[in-house]
Amino acid sequence: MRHLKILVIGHQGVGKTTLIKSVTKNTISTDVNGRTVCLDFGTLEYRDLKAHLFGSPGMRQFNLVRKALSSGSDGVILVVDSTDPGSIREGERYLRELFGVDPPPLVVAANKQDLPGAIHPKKIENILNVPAPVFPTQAHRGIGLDPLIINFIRYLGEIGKGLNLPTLIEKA
Ligand SMILES: Nc1nc2c(ncn2[C@@H]2O[C@H](COP(=O)(O)OP(=O)(O)O)[C@@H](O)[C@H]2O)c(=O)[nH]1
Ligand SMILES: [Mg+2]
Repeated sequence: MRHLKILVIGHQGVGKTTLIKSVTKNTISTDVNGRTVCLDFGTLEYRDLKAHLFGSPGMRQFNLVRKALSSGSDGVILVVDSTDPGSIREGERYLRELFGVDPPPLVVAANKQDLPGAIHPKKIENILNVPAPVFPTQAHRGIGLDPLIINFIRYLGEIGKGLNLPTLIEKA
């Protein structure tokens, strides 16, 4: 069994806890009044790979908790609220703060695609200053999560021979 550490980051309220609860069966969350104060944690297995998902708190005051959780990440899932351009900017800010100019492999969940006014994933891809495949998701319904997480695990585990990150989305 090979182990992967995947960090889930994003501004508060974008759907990180919901996403992790949806894709793992053994989630532990430390939510108080609907806000994650320390972390979400859950694992999922795919073939010989075990992905450990670490969800970080979204509020600014927890920047040291985020930093602590980020160490040794094999990959990062950035979750954004597709109706809120501010959450895209904040997400990128966290990414820069945590990893500087050399982030681990990154995929983006363009969440809340069910809501009116949701920005199209392709447009979010263009807005972002870092190259990353953007997957449309509706975390509260579990929609779009499997293609994102399974393809990312495959990529990080180098199972999908010849897979590269920008083409993940076409394979999904
Ligand atoms: N409409 C909609 N609501 C969502 C979606 N994903 C999560 N939510 C809701 O958004 C709120 C915040 O989600 P949460 O997972 O706690 O966000 P976090 O702060 O990033 O962990 C909750 O009420 C969720 O039910 C989605 O895709 N669409
Ligand atoms: Mg949370």
